[in-house]
Amino acid sequence: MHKNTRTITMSQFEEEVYAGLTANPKYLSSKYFYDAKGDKIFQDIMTMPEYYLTDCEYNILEHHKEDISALFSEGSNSFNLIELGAGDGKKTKILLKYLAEHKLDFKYLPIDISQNALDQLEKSLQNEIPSLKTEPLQGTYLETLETINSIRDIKKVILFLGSNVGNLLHPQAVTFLKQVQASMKADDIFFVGFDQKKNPQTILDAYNDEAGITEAFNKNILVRINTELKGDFVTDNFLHWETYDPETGTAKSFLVSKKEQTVTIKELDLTITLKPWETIHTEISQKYDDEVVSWLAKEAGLKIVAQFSDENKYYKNYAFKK
Ligand code: AVJ
Repeated sequence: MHKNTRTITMSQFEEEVYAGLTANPKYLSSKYFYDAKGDKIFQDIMTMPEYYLTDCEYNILEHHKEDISALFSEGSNSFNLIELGAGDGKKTKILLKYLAEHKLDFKYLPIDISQNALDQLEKSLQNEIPSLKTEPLQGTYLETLETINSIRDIKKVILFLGSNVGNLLHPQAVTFLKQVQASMKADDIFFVGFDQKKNPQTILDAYNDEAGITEAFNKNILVRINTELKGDFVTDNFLHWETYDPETGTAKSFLVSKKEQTVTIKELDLTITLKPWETIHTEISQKYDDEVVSWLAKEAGLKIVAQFSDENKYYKNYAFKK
């Protein structure tokens, strides 16, 4: 409690780590996976054979880029292409190249929580698509909605790829979709990737790879607490554990304490004790089907105007209008 005497200087990261590690059950937010090291590990995840999501979406965009571009430029040849959670932009570049080659008049506004990811993206875009006009913005999705709201003059196409929406529980997803909806005008397009329900084993494998890359990604949040907040987590004392409920479509990641242990986080004036097999919940990766996406859209006041899928129906991109 004496923490409150220092609250004025607590960052959002500190606040959330403190709240999550003193809660029961314990949790940490997956949005904090993404520091420079986490970005690098996530890039490795995207190239793993088990992590089918990236390949599926890449193939969808490659295969349907003509139709997708036509959809984006429908009604008006000039627009702002805003990407929420742009990351390394590997998939988006397919569309960016196509749009640039076809001389469409657009500006690309990548938004990401990671300044490091944005810097790398900007550099690579300057090399690969020199004619592209780019304006990166650092922040969380919610923070940057303000910025999106201020772009009212010109048609907006908002990209939200990678099934990033899956990190949100349905009520949070509805809130988020509503906020984007509120920023849209009649012709604006919201283009979103939703990973689909499929064989539960395929999903478990994607989040629990043999090589332990996902484990390192999950544990990176502890490493980050150690370095940024002077913590003393011993990552070997935790198991990476993945569950998938095929009924709800929710995949969950946990860090499970292998034994009774005490962890001190100096910057938070905090010492916690974990019981043997106590959990820290770190991430959800929601899987969807058409019914759930239609329901989310309806709740948020959006309508589905197009959808694109890979041939296995592992993954879908939906285009929404308000
Ligand atoms: C970037 C949120 C879409 O949930 O699939 C990958 C992150 N976590 N492996 C996902 C992630 C573990 C990923 N998203």
